[in-house]
Amino acid sequence: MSKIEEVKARLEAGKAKLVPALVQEALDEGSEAKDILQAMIDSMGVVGDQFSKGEIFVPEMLMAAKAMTKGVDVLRPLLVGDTSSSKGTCIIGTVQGDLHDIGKNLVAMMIESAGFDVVDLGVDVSPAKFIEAIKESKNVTIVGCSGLLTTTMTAMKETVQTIKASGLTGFRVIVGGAPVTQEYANEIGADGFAPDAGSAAVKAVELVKSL
Ligand code: B1M
Repeated sequence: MSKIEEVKARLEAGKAKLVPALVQEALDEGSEAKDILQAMIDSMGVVGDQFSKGEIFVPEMLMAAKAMTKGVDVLRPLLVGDTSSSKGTCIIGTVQGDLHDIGKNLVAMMIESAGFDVVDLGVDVSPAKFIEAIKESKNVTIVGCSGLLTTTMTAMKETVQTIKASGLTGFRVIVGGAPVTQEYANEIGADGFAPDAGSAAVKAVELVKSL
């Protein structure tokens, strides 16, 4: 079994204490950080499928999530580049009612590495909390809303519409997350959509140019 395959197997088994060392070993053997990250993202898909089939339950999903977070911590310095030139502040959070944060954290990391200062509001973020953060932060140019549940897509809609109706200006709003599509982003009035963390950073840079 290759080191990356070992990372995947241990992540899927929720071995949070073993995954960081295996990620480091994979790097030491010459694997690219982006390939290890993609392997871990694929593993979370496997975990999701096992959950859908009733083969595992919420505690196992949570352990896998912890293992992924620990693994990403090892990769973080390699994935985040030079962050010295600021393109403004990005406020990001997972919308109200939703506790999924791995994808949001990856998006935050890639947006930071694209040159933004990031204010991460965490998970279960109400529309009011987004507004408060936009008002309190300096030079906000991007607001990012993440959502993983079909049941919280309405919260995403409410968040975007509350931000748009607030009269606050000078920034663009990006949405994303597994159930979100470009069509949905258009429907709820978001300025941009991105399917993954890398393209979220590209989209953020593109949208800031249009300000
Ligand atoms: Co949950 N969960 N979960 N879960 N969970 C999913 C999302 C699910 C698809 C699993 C399944 O049934 N197959 C399903 C949702 C079904 C649906 O609504 N369509 C589900 C469910 C049902 C639930 C609960 C309701 C289960 C229950 O309690 N019965 C519950 C809800 C809790 C809540 O939020 N209120 C729940 C709980 C949890 C845990 C807490 C145990 C844990 C999350 C821990 C954590 O995040 N810290 C968890 C996990 C781990 C998952 C799966 C297995 C993995 C999610 C993940 O991290 N993926 C997930 C199955 C799956 O995704 N296949 C599942 C890896 C991550 C890198 O991808 O988050 O998609 P993702 O992010 C991507 C893109 O989406 C995009 O870029 C990221 C990187 O490329 N992206 C953006 C994300 N945000 C973006 C923002 C952007 C742009 C792009 O711009 C701002």
